[in-house]
Amino acid sequence: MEINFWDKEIETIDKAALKVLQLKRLKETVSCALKTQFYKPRLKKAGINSADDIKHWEDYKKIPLTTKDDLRECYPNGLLAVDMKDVVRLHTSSGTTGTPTVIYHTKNDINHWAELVARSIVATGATNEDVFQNMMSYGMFTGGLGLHYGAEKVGLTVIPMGGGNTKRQIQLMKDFGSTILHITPSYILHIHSKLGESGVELKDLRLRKAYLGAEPYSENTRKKVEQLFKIDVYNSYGLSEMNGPGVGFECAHKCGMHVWEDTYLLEVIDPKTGESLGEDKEGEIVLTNLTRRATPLLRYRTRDIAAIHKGLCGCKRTHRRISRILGRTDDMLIINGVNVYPSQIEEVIMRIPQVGTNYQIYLEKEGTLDKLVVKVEIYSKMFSGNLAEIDALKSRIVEELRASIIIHPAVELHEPGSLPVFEGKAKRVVDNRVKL
Ligand code: DLL
Repeated sequence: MEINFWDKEIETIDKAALKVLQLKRLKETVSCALKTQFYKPRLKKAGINSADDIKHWEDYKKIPLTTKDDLRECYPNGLLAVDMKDVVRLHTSSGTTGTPTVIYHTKNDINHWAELVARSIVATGATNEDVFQNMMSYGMFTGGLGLHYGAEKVGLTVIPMGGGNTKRQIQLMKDFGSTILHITPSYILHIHSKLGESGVELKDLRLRKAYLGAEPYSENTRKKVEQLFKIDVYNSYGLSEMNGPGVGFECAHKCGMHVWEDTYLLEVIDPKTGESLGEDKEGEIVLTNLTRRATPLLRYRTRDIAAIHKGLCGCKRTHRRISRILGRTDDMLIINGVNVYPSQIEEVIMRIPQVGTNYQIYLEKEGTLDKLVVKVEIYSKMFSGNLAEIDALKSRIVEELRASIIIHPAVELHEPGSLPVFEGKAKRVVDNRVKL
C-alpha cells in the first residue's frame, strides 16, 4: 500500500518530540486563555496565574474541564482572546437546543485548520487528480467550509455543492467525474437509492472514495456503502468547538481515526468520575485545542464516547488513533432501565442484507413501560415475495436486536422511500415518551 504524507515530519514526529511540542503549545494556549473573561478567573482559582505555572505534565491536570454549558454561558464573547480586527471568521451553533455557542478564528487559525484537513485527505490517498464533491452544507455548519480549504490546498478540484438537491448532485457526479465525496452516512445511502431513477448507473461514475462523518454510524454501514458504490469509505470526526472536521481522520489503513496530536491534546475520561482512562478503554473524549488563538478551549468535554487504540498504525504516523464514535453521553437511551446507544441498533440492522438504506428508532410509552419500535426500509423486491419471507425477516431482525440490546423491540418493515430523508445530519431517534 502506498503511503502518502502532506507533512511527513510532523505526521511521523517521535513521541518524545511530540510531548515537548505539546507542552510548549499548551503553555501558549494557557497564556492566551488567561486573556479571556471566562478562563481568567477559572484558571487563577486553579492556581494558574500565568503560563509558567504549567511546568510539567502533572500541572495539566490542574486545568479544570470545560463543558458545552460553559461555552453557552460565554456567548457571545466570553471566550474571545484576540482583538476583533484579527478575527476573520466565526461559526455559531444553531442554538436549537439552547443558547448558541460561538467559535472565532484568526487567519492563522483558519490556515492551520486547512493544514490539518490537507494532512487528513492526503493520508487517504487524495491527490490533485481528484475531483472532490463536497456535499456537506456550507455556512455556519463547519462540514462544508471545513474540508473545502484543505482540499483546495492539496489541489483537488473542488465542487462546492453543499447539501441537498439530490438530482443535481448525481448529475454533477456524472458530468465532472467526481472521485471523492464528502457526505453524511445517511445522505450517501439516500443518494444510492436515487441513482436508478436519475438514469445514472455506477459505471457512469468515477467514484473512488467517500469521507463520511458528522453523525454516528456503524462499521456495518461503512461496509454497506463500500459494497453499494464499490469505493473506500473513510471515517472523519470533528466538532465545531474544535474547528470542525479534521480532528480525527482515517488513513488508507482504515483502522481508527488519527487525531492530530500536535494540535489536539487527547484524553479519554470516565464520564461519571472525570478520571482519565488508559488506552483501549471506552470513555468520553476530552480535547484541548493547542493552536487556535481566537478561541482557546482547554480540556473540553466532547460528550463523544470512544477509545484510544493501542499501538502504532501501519502507516507509521505517530499520532494516536481513536475508535469509531460509539455514541454520546447524551444520546444514550434508557429503555425500561436498560442503556442502549442508537449505534448498537444500527450495527445490527445494517448487517442484514435485505435491509435497505434508511431506518428510524421510535420510543413510546405503553402504560408504564417503554416501547421500542424500529422502523426499517427493506428492498422493494421483498414485497413482491411471499408473506412468509417477510415474516421471517421481521423475526430475524427482532431476534438479532434482542440478542444485542437485551430489549425486545417491535419491528416495522417499510417500502423504500417511505421514511423521512435527511440531507444533513439525520434524526434517527424520535422519543415520544416524555410529553411536557
Ligand atoms: O459535525 C463537524 C464535522 C463535519 C465532522 C463533517 C465530520 C464531518 P458539529 O455539528 O459541531 O460538527 O457536530 C459534532 O457530531 O461531537 C459527534 O457527536 C458527531 N460526529 C462528528 N463526526 C462524527 C463521526 C461536525 N465520524 C458532533 N462519527 C460530534 C460519529 C460524529 N459522530
